[in-house]
Amino acid sequence: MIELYKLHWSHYVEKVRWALDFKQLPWRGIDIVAFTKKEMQRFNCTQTVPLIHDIATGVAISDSSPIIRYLDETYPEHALLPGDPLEREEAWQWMLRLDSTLGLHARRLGYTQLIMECPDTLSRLFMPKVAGGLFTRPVLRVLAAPVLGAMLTLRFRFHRNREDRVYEALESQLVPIAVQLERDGFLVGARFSAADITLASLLRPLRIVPHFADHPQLQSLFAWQERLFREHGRDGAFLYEELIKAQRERRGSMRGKVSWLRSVPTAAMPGEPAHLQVAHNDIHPVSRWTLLLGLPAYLKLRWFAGIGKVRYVPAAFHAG
Ligand SMILES: N[C@@H](CCC(=O)N[C@@H](CS)C(=O)NCC(=O)O)C(=O)O
Repeated sequence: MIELYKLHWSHYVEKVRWALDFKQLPWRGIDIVAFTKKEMQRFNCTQTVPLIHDIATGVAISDSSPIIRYLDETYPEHALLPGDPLEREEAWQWMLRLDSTLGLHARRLGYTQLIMECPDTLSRLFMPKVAGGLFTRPVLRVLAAPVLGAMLTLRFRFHRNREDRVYEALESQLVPIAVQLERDGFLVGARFSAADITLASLLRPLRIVPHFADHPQLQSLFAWQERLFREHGRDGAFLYEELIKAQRERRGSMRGKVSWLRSVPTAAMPGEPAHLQVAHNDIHPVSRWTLLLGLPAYLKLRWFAGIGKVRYVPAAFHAG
């Protein structure tokens, strides 16, 4: 039995959940409290989720790609990494690169979208059980939103999305990937691998970001993802996807026009690192005092992010 410490909506967690299911390993999920993570403090490894504890071997390990490599090496049946050494290294590099770029950028833009459109979703994600679910009630979840939103904004730097050119970096990364998948069907070689699980899972938050979900050059990529979700029995929509969709249907609009991208052609982005040993992360410490700075950043993001309203039209991949 494998214990999976998780935040159920995390795209890195979904990547590992998918790998466990694919390998048909027995596992049980343990939801952690994101603010304290006390459930996993007893393990001597980096305190991020996903984290697995393999009861059979006693091994505890965090970081989604090393977790998948551990699972494949310990339980070789239903392999997720290619057997050929060159393809194996290629898949491994894809995984580390996507963890360090797409995963981080998609997280920033997914939360940004929730803050702009339905910030009271945050307490339903982060505090479903705190004080018996008190903060998920209608008035309190509106009051909790700025506090959670300010904390997340500083922790993941949503207020710097524009300066850090997050939209541009993602666009220049994803368009060639979409072309490659149209041609080859898989990221590495001629069969499904952990690299495909990584891409399809880490792409998930972008399904609520209209700039990407409606991007003409990315439709084949989301169709590819949707097809994999269906073939592998993954959840069609996470809670935050359902909540933002309901809100958009009620309002008839969504925040979809990234004003600064309108007329300026996307300049070449700096090249990606050639060879990675480990995945990079971008979690920044937040104290009670920096929270005070987070509130103006949150309010600016919520109301003046430079991302205008457009009419709501469901993304095409939902129909396929
Ligand atoms: N590179 C890591 C990234 C994991 C990560 O950043 N997880 C986030 C949740 S999406 C986390 O643990 N956040 C805890 C925190 O912010 O304290 C992986 O692939 O597992």
